[in-house]
Amino acid sequence: DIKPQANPLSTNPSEIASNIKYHAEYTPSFSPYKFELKQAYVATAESLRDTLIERWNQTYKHFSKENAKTIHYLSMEFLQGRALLNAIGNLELNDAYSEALHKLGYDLEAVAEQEPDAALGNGGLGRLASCFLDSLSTLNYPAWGYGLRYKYGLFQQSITKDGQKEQCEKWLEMGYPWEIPRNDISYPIKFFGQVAEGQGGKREWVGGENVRAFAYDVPIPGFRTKNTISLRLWSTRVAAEDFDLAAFNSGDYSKAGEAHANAERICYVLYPGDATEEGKQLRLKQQYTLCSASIQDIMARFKERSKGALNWDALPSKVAIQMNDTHPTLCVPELLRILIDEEGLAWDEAWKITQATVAYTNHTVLPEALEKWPLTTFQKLLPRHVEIIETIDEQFMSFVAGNVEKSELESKIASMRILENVDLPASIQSLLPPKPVREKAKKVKPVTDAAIKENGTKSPVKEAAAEEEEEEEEEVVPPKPASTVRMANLCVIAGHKVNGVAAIHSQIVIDEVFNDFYQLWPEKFQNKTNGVTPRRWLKFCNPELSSVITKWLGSEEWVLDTKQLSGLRNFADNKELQQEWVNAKVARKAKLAAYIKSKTGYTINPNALFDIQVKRIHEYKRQLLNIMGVIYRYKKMKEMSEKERAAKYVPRVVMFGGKAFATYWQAKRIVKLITDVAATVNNDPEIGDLLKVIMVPDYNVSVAEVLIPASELSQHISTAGMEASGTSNMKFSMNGCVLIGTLDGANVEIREEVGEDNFFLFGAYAHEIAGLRADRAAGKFQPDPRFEEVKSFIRSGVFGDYDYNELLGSLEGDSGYGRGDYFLVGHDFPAYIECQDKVDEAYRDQQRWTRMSIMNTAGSYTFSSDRTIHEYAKDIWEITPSPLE
Ligand code: 26R
Repeated sequence: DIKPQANPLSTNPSEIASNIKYHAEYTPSFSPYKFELKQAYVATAESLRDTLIERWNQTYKHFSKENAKTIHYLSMEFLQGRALLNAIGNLELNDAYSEALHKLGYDLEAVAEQEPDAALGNGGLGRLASCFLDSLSTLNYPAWGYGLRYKYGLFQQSITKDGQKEQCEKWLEMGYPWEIPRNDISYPIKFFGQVAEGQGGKREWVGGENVRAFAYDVPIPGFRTKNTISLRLWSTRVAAEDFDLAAFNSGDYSKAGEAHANAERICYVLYPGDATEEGKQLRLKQQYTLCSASIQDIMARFKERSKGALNWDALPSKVAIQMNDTHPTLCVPELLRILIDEEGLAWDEAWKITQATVAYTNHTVLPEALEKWPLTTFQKLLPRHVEIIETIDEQFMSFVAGNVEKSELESKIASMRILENVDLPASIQSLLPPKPVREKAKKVKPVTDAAIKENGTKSPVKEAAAEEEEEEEEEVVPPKPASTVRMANLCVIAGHKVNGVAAIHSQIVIDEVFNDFYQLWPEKFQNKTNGVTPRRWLKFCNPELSSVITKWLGSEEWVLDTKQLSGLRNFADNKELQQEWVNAKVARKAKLAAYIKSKTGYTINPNALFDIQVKRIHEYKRQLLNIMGVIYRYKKMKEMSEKERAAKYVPRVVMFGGKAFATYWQAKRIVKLITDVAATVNNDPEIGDLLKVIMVPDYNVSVAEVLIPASELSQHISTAGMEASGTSNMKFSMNGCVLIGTLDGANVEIREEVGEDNFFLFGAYAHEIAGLRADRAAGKFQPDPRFEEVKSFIRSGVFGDYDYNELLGSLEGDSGYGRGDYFLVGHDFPAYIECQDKVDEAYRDQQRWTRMSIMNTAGSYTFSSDRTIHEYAKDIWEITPSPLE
């Protein structure tokens, strides 16, 4: 008997209920005789969208009027997760919506669970981008997010007895009520073709394949503000005028459909396989689509706001562009191309504007993740951009020539120039020392790991010398390595700022990854330690703990000013707070236990220590170290009497979550090992509740929201120096979870804030890693017998008959599979299991543990993305808040 009636901006429960009904009837996307949970979700989302659209319009009208400098955050990934409770929470309409849905016979939480995650990302970098949007909106900064609208996003993971299985993600299948299609906003995107010389030497990019990128806006509400910004996602298709009607009418449907298939493929999936030439081309097309559409959009807005007094020199005073890793690097040559070829600017002016506008964030030091594209692929797909990159490259090299010692010039150029394995242009060649000297230098074979391996005990230096003599007679010309475009080098050269994402990482960027660049431009390099939004990651996902915090701090101000969380330190020993703190944790643990039961069938003891490691499965993140520690624990338990077992170990549930890239075989073997160990341990009656192992399927943002609040111990155990920052470590700490970890990424800063006594530290330090690997290669490593014991135990077949040789072989220096234990699992193993014993000891003393937990939340105050965003705004973007009203 609730009447459907449009009440777009109401905050009154009855009117909200009417508005939800109105959407169910008059903006339906399902049959009229159904109003079940799914439909209730869509109608509820639509009713909230009304409010968001109103705020969105006001916000951008306001920004436009103020003509304030705006940040444009370009990212190939956004991991938004669910939007419903986030929007309701940000608008502070929780009670109103609960009541409204109750009137309609529904429960808000159950309705919210109908929403699929917007999984347009794969890990930390994507989730960081989403936290940044939340903070930008909340802090009233003028901002846009720009990304791609992947039809299938990241795959869905299921866990079977064979390990991970991938299925297609179908987040768009029911329609996505949060997006607003902007059918009037689209831009042409060109691929292939040729560059022709036009009038007055003008370069013209002609021919090729044309698609259009259409805009879809997702509103991003801020907390306790009317400001609502937009995440603009591009989707590609062929405009109707380009449909090949003639081919279609003559029955050649595949020819008529080809252009469509080509265009739509671009936005099918995130990170399509790039092993083939087609795959590489598709990835580059995706990156160019994001960059070209976004740059055209940004420039159109700038023009519009210039109101007839167009002055491109003013662009950097109105526009900041942040490149989230190297994936959006193409916005550099694209901005230059449009400024020069279409707007008629001279090179120097266009270059100055571009440099002052763009900045680059580095998110990884893994060499295999530093993007390089074959020059041939690039040349085919983006011929005009290659010309532009060649010019940047040449100008950069002449800059280097003026700024380094002549003797170093060749090596500095080789390490820093954008193009790799490409002959030097004559202008640069002429600056190098005379030829014969260089020819000789070239022939000394570099002493690589491979060379050492091939040559066995022989001296590689002598070998190289011997070969050189031979060469003198035979004149063997080695095959030329492929020419590539090094995207990170282009980013560092073109960006006015370069930042890492945690203090230790930014130092590694300066000292190692980009050290030559740092010597040229020390002032470019900065640190911006990551952060996470305290709204989604504490207030909304952990209402129980949030109430306790608010009660003890005397207000809810901490949600916008997390510094206040540090005030909890004053009460860390207070018995009353401790009791309330434990109650909040217990409530979340019960929810997680129910979730695990429903997803895996396993029953877990809610009084056990909940120990969690969730992140992408990667060798450097060392899930293998974790599961080998579990195996050691299990084996020792089996060797003990029941009494001994109970005296030494506290009951523990070890949970894993995370996806392995579909073709990363070693990572998939780790998942398989975890599921095998789980099947054995969890069904061992002798062990019972003392140890359980759970692989939580399909880890994503909304699964994280269930896991993190219930966590007591979480693992951040990467090989030191390899995890740029980590962000889940911040979320766990914020939720009163104690961390076990190495001195890596943001762990370093977290430990400083929460205190050494409240962090379980183990393992080699970053500065020791290179030496340890060298020792290892030189055969100087003595494995701990306990580590050997675990490997033999796995090989003995206790966990099934799967052949683990390839996985375990990676830990060896010499087997056929050996990578010499590159990630130093063997080296850190003894320290790790000893540290885990200390965890058991600490957990036994529940009062001590609760204190540690409180100290973690208190010490997490600095890891809010609000703090991070304020730093970017001040030190890189030079933007200021512009609130509505
Ligand atoms: C294109 C391909 C090679 C590729 C490489 C790497 C695609 C995506 C990535 C993801 C990387 C860049 C990533 O997610 N890095 C993570 O960024 C987080 C946010 O800064 C860090 O916290 C985390 O340590 C880092 O691994």
